[in-house]
Amino acid sequence: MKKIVFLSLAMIAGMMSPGFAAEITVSNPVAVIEDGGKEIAVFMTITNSGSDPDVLYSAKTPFSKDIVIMSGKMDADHSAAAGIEIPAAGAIELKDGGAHIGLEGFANPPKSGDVVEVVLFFEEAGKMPIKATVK
Ligand SMILES: [Cu+2]
Repeated sequence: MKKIVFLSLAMIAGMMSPGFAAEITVSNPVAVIEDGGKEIAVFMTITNSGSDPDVLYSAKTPFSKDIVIMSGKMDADHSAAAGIEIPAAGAIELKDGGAHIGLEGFANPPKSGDVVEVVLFFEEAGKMPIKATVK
């Protein structure tokens, strides 16, 4: 019995050891109301301190009906991106005029001070929950 417990712990330790070569951190998340309240754009800096690139490929939120990773600035033809690559030992800034996470379809009109919870999904680093306060 003791041996089985030991093996289980070893397996857990193995899963938690640095198997991921991408190490993602998200900083300065902020949410901005756009398009007269029809969209919230979430901006942030995503840093990869690992030795392999990673890809932000999806996002989920309970705050709105739809959430999309958008590749370009807010204009008529800004469109959904398949994903955003975060280079190894590099960083990507989602910022005004560039890529952002777009939320649409709100139960109530968003307002300043609302806290938007988003879960980001990375190919290597897995899922990462963040919170952004609406400016
Ligand atoms: Cu957008």
